[in-house]
This record gives sequence, structure tokens and C-alpha cells, in this order.
Amino acid sequence: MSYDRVREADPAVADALEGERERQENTLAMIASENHVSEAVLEAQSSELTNKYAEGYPGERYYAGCENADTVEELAIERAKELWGAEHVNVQPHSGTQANMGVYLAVLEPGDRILSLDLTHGGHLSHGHPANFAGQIYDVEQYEVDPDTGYVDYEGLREMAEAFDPDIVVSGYSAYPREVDFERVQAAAEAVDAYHLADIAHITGLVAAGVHESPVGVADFVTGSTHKTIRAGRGGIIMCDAEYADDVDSAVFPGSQGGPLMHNVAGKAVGFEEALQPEFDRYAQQVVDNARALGERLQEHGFALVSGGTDTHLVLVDLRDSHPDTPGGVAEEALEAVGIVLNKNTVPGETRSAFNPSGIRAGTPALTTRGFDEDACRRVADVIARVVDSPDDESVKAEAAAEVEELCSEFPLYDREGAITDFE
Ligand code: DSN
Repeated sequence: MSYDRVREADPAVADALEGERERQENTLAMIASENHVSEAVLEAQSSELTNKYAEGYPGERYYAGCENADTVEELAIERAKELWGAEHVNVQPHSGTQANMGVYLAVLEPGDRILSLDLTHGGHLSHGHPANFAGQIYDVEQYEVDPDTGYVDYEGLREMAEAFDPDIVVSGYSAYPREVDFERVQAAAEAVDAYHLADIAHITGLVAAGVHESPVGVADFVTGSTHKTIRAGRGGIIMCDAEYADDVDSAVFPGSQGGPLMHNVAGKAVGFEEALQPEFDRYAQQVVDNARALGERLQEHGFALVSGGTDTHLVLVDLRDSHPDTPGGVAEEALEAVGIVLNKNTVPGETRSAFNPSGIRAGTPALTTRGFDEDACRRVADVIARVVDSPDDESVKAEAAAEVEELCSEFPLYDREGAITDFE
């Protein structure tokens, strides 16, 4: 895709768009929630559907001229049903947070009670953080991970549910490296007659490929975002049983959104079709194998991983024991300087702060899209170790930057014609 027309109309934006393409091509995207979508998804997202208002749902729109919007949305829904096996799917949420908002609006009243995982233990803002609407509108209590194991404290969750009597229990996390036991959360929710919302934003692709246990058919509601491990157009999705279909649909529109972003819905449809191909299952398995290889190599270098490892697409490194003088932000900055882009992150039992946390989170979805295998991920771990061991040493960083450059050219994001490299 070229930005020639943007350049003609607006050189400043064209510079930034080209800069971003180069940045993505020449650095390693290891923010666990990021990925690189295909050229087909990019094209769909930049289609003329951006111009169309389509309030309502396929066949029941408030405006004329929605026949193509209907086709695209129906395809996205059908494909999502095939990928995740849900009875009802809403593909209109603009993001994962909007998807969670849709579920809350569908079944909660202001002041109702949410039980969810603490943000510093791997939860998400939209699960009830005080700075988020969910924490402001609802009464929120939070469970934690077991400080000794780093795994969700399911027993503590059950006890809290009994004491707090929540209306909804939220599972599914944004910085949690282990497989989630959705059945166990469901049992705790059921015991107190609460709904269960499983937010699989990070692991949509792993669940679709069968690499992670699915909460569909277990939890009452499953939400996700569509651009992370599932690698489709940007946005959110809600899945539920048919009995909640009307409540969920009206909570999304007109409850909390106006016109759907139909160009993004088109990107979702295209990405879902790609994810239905057998190669995608291999991709998802490789994401997990790569995260495991990355984590094990980091451990060999003396780094401590929260929970001692990973079952998913990410590792969470607690730097406190191995690098007491290197907070996550310092590590993040030094790594970015050599072309490894990941994020500082709080760790369970955080002793610094959310702005200056003690860990880093690293994911493999985007590297795996570029074709990285376990060996390549071990090389990345070696570079991370060298840089975090000596974040101020410019000669170490120069060598690390050269190694990152080599990895980027060995695993190019775009082929010679400029198309995103084949995903196989
Ligand atoms: N920003 C995403 C993440 O990085 O986990 C979640 O919304």
C-alpha cells in the first residue's frame, strides 16, 4: 500500500504514516497486545465503508443504502461463530473496552457489584479500575493472584465471591501468562448466582485455534478485541448465548455506541476468514511455543518470570530480585533504543507504582507473524538480557541494535513488492 495520495494532500501525515511503517518493519513489536495484520485486512479497513452510517443490525438499519454493510457484518458474524462456536455474536464494539461496557450495560444497573482481578495483578482498566467508567459506575472488589505461585488465587476468588455477593465475576486478563481456568471461575460465579464475563481480548486467537481452553459455552458472556492474537481488523466483539442476544445488541447500539465503524467490521470479517485457515492454528501454536522459548531463555539469564513461566503468548518479568536498580521503565527505554518495543508493567505485589513499575511484559504474537521460531526468540531473549543487564552501556546497546537489525532483515515484515510477508 502506498501513501502517495496522502502525501499529495498532507505531507506531514504521510511522513508519519511512512515513519510508522518503517518503525514496524525495523523494530521488534513485543507489546503483547499488538500484532501485524495482513495487507488484506489493512485494505478492508481503509475501504469506502468508512463513509457509511449503518446504525442498527443487518436487515434492520436506520438508514438506506446498507446492503454492502449488511453483507460484511453478516460475514463477520458467521465467521466469528465458526471460529469460537458462540450462539450469538456482536461485532460492532469499537474496542475490547466497549465490548465490556456492552455486557455491563446489558445486565447490570449502576451500583451493581463487579468482582474482577486487580490491575496490578494482570487485570484490565475496564474491569473496574477507579479511573475507568466501570470503577465509577459500579461497586468493585478485586481478587488477586497467589503471591507465591503467580497463578490466579481461585480459592480466594471463591471466598471473595461468597463475601461480596457480586452481580458479575470477570475473568480473562491483560498481563497474565497462565492458562485461565474458566470452569473454576464459572463455578464460583454460579455459586453466588452471578454472571460470568470472560474477557479473552489477549487470547482470542489462541482460543480460536484451540491452543487455550475456551470459555464459550462456560461463561455467560465472552468479550474480546479483534486485532491482538486473532490478527483481524481493529475493534471488539461480544459473544453470548441466544437468550442474551437482544440485551447485548441493544446495549451496544443504541445503548453505548452510535454508528458502527463498518470499515473495521470489514477488517474483522477478512481477518476472521484468514484465521479459519489451517495455517492459523499453526501460527497460534507457534506463538505459544515462542513465548515459552523466550521465557525459558530469559530464566537461563537469571530473570524471574511471574508464575515461573508461561502457557500463553506473553511473559511477565519481575525485575526486582535480579535487577533491583532497574525499574521496568528503564528497561523499556533501553530496549526501545535498540529496537525492541515492549512495555513496562506492574507485577503482583508491586512495590513501586503503576507509573514506575517493577516489571516488563513481552509478547510473541507480532514476532510470530514475521516468521520467528523458537531459536529466533532465544536470540531475542539474549539481546534483552544483555541490554537490561547494562541499560546505560552504549557499546552493549550498539551491538544489540545491530543484532535487532539482523533479525528484522532475516524476518522481514514486507516482501519486495511491499506486501506483508506470507504468514505461513
Ligand atoms: N492496551 C491493551 C494491553 O496492552 O493489554 C489492553 O487494552
